[in-house]
Amino acid sequence: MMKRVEVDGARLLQSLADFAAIGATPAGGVNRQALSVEDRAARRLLTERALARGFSVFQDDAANLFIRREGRDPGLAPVLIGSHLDSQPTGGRFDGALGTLSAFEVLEALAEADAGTLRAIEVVAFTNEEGSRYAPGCMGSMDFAGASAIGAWRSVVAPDGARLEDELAATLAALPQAAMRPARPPPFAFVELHIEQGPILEREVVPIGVVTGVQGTRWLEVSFTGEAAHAGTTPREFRKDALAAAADAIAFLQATVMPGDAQARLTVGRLVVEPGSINVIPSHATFTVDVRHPDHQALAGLEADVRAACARAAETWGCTLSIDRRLDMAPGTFDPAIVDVIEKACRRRGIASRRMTSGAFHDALFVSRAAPSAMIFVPCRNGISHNEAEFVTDDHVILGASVLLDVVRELAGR
Ligand code: HGY
Ligand code: MN
Ligand code: MN
Ligand code: MN
Repeated sequence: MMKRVEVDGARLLQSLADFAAIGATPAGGVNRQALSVEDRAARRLLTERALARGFSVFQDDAANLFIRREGRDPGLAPVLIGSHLDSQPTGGRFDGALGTLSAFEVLEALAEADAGTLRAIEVVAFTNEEGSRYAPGCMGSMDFAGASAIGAWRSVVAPDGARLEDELAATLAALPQAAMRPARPPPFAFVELHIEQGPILEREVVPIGVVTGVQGTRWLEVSFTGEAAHAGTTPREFRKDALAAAADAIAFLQATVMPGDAQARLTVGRLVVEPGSINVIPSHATFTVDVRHPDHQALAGLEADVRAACARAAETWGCTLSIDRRLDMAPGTFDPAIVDVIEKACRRRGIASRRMTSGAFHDALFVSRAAPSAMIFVPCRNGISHNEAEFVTDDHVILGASVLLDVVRELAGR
């Protein structure tokens, strides 16, 4: 009779609390941005806990962190589980951490029950999933999946002035006890547990989302260049007002894109204006655009809409325009066989689940290019995420980790 293995809910909840304390913000969220001092502290804590358990710890040159528990047959490709530990500047305590720490709890539960698996299991914390400090997001999983080496972004500079190359080196150096990960064949499968970051599961009172795919995302950086001039002496026809151009473009896009297509998503998240003086006509206005759509053609259409609206606004305000595409993630679908394993695990536990696509991008989107992958979602309160108020009930945390454990044991072989 197979020994029943269960996650230790109290230990997992404590682990989430321990990591939420790293980069904790006064409003109850976390600021643990990619490759920061806080990110390094979280990686160190996870590494110490892994080594104390006798697991082996590796890093690759993108500073993706791997924790490995051997299986009976070392020649077989491992099952990979995990997510990310980096957060938004005003992020929540569950985005990324839930998947990474639940994956570690799966290893601890198996070790404690002395339950072996045929295949090794590796837990991964991918580098820079969020992309907020260093665009684009998913740098670690893109590197892992061979989509784009992290070196391509070595000279990107964060808003705080730190170069990616320097912060990456500091992060790698912060874990001397982690060996460099030897080159390995792709994993047998990858499963990522994550919060939904949207309202569907909570609204439908369904505890588990079985994620079948991820919509596409593009990030653009738009810069208008006009001419600084005196606020009091310059009539309209002489003005080259970069902020007025930006405002026109943003107002037009917000009034047309999402009202025109219920599946489209458009977000202007950051706007920087120079010189920023009350009585100087702005010479520069730079803003970010995040557009998303489940359909690849439609996503390209959204980018074209943004470019056309900005060109018109530049014309109206006599400004020059530059648009830089910072991220291009095509929509992706996950492996039906892995989706089935997740659904079966829910049924066996008598847990309701529903299939869905993800509005947020995830590391699994890139890993799915290298290995059969799928995701497990749990609800978050009011669908809120990328916000310090992000919240998941203890029951849903434990349920998500329990389903992950069952799925891993099924895939890794008992
Ligand atoms: O932006 C995203 O979709 C991810 O949550 N970083
Ligand atoms: Mn995430
Ligand atoms: Mn996120
Ligand atoms: Mn993710």
